[in-house]
Amino acid sequence: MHLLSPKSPGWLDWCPDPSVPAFRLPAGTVDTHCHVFGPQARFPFAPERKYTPCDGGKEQLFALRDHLGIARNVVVQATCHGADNSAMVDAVRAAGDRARGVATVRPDVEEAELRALHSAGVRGVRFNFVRRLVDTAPEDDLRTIAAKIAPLGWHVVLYFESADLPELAPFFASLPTPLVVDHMGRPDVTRPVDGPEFSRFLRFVDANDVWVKVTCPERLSVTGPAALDGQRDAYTDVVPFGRRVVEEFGDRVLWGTDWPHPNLTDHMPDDGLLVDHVPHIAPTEEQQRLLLVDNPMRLYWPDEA
Ligand code: 0GY
Repeated sequence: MHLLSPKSPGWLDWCPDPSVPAFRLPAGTVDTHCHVFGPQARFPFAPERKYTPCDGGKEQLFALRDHLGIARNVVVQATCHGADNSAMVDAVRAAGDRARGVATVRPDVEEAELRALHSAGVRGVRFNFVRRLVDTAPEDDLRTIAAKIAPLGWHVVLYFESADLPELAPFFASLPTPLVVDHMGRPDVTRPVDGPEFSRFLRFVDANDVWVKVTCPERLSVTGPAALDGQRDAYTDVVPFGRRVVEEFGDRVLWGTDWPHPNLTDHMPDDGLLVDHVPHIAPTEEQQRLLLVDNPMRLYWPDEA
């Protein structure tokens, strides 16, 4: 574990020695949520960004992939790079067929640019509604983008706070593409898993055939990385939420590391421990195969699925 004081200069340094997970990821596992940051000297951060991370480039990402036994990555454009997708595209291209990308684009994006992104491996765009990260684009702009990407067979990745779901849900439901939600819609895990908030999220997922990333226990947890005590079952308060989603929507759940873990100020997660979270939320081999291999392959590499 790497405990860092909030906002200390190294708070986003790549963890140099993630532990070896006790859980062995199945062959073909896809990390569907990770980012690259820079390196800044080659890929400057966007002027409109709301945070400035340290570099977290593709070489580090690929090293982590290999260390954890991950086969493929989906690199999601991070807000600190705005709509300049070059660092993400560079990483996806460098990985060959072992990576796909999710981009951020503006409503005036040209069809030729979308086609170029597609041939680089991009298969979706991200719409971000988290106010500490972005000034969210107007709905009309997002509708324009969705209409432009739909013919490519892409999906929209949605990042929002759970409190905002009631207001946003009708807009989400009206989008013409498949939908993927980040981090289980960011539930407040101090509330009951059977309570009205999470039930509302589950109903939204059910009604709209949404794909759900059961990611970021380290971001959602209040109890935190208890593995400091030598255990490997950290972030236990998030387990009931992940497990519920896996049980109800086993063929539409996705997993990922969220490396390099932007904006975590209380601790830098041990990615080995995040792998060990998987069997707690997906206890059976079949659930694990769907979550880690079959589902992401169907969404991102349908020709091989
Ligand atoms: C995440 C979470 C965060 C940041 C970003 O694009 C981003 O900057 O996604 C966050 O701060 O919650 O999914 O990586």
